[in-house]
Amino acid sequence: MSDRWDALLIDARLATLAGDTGYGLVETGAIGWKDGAIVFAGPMDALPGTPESLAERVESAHGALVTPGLIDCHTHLVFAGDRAHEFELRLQGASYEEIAKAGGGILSSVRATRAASEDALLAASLPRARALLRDGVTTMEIKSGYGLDTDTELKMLRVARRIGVELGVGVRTTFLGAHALPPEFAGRADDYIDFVCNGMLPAVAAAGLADAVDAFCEGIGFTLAQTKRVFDAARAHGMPIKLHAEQLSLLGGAAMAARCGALSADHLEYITDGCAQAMAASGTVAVLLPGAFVCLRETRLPPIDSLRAHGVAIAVATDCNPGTSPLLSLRLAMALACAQFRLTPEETLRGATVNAAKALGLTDRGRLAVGMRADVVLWDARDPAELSYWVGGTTTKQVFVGGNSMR
Ligand code: DI6
Ligand code: FE
Repeated sequence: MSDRWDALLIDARLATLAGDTGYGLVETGAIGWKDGAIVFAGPMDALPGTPESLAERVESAHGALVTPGLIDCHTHLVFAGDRAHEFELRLQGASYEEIAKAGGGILSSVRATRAASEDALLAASLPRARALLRDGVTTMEIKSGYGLDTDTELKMLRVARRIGVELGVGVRTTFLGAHALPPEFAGRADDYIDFVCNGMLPAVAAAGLADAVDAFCEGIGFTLAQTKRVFDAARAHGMPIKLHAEQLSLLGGAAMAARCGALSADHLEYITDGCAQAMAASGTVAVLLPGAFVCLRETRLPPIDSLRAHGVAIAVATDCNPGTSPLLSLRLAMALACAQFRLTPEETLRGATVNAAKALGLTDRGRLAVGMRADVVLWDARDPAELSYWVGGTTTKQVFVGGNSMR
């Protein structure tokens, strides 16, 4: 067995994201890995030998940009069917809330997802995961929440895990039982929350199928008190929590999530300065979802200046879902975050790497540094700002996950 590195990429323009600010740019850099982990990331002239003496495989990036693999920290990409018809209805003037109240919305995806076999659900979902991967995503979070019964929630979570195995990408699963009220509990939201906490959550925890627990705290979702019960149950099982909060109204979800030590609070269009302060105090990441903002034609912007002023870590994700954000590119989410929310390209790249890792409770990825997983993307670009600048198109040249090339 050779003790040489498995691979070494030279003449690369590294955006390491290694420090607390800036891209952590290394001009004329090199990055090497062995057994799936980064063993060198720095200037070429600091390499401890000639490239050929150091690694089994040496490739030149010819001056192109190399970044950590992107991390999509909020998706609902496992579902059956689609909601293109509702999209047309919304364009004719129906609101998302009206469609939801009429039994469409999330519940129409629930019907299709319950009816699909596990293999059919996998086949429907894999192309969406592949689209993310093609555009540089090496770790994706996937939520349940279109089952709302034990069997279908477990089926969704198994499918999410199978996607990770099938594609060789990182997948983190989140149990979102408290996503919507299923028809069999109509008018009995508190009973459903009992079932989430005492029926489904213990089954999900026992099966070891979820890495975190989320809820939809909203006028058309669950109340603050119901959300708190889900959090208490999650914490009793030792599971980290996240929250859909303040997308359409101010209920106090983000601040409550922060007080409960949540990894992230997501959406946040309606949070106040006090909420941002609470999130800063607890290290809760603000996950911004410009896809949903654009597709719902929202006008109220999340308070970016307040998040910045309090030093809240900001992440950006696709929210890939069949209703409010049928978005299949994290880079497009980054471009939208700049165009709509006025984030800087540096903030969006941090938001899709280090801060996204933080939103998932992951410390082994999101930066190019020794000891990190060798999740590495070689781009058809030179300037890191290009990742948020080009709108659409696929600009990856090579994607490595745990050191393995995805082509
Ligand atoms: N995430 C969600 O869970 C809901 N909105 C969002 O941003 C709705 C998902 C759906 O309509 O299917
Ligand atoms: Fe969502």
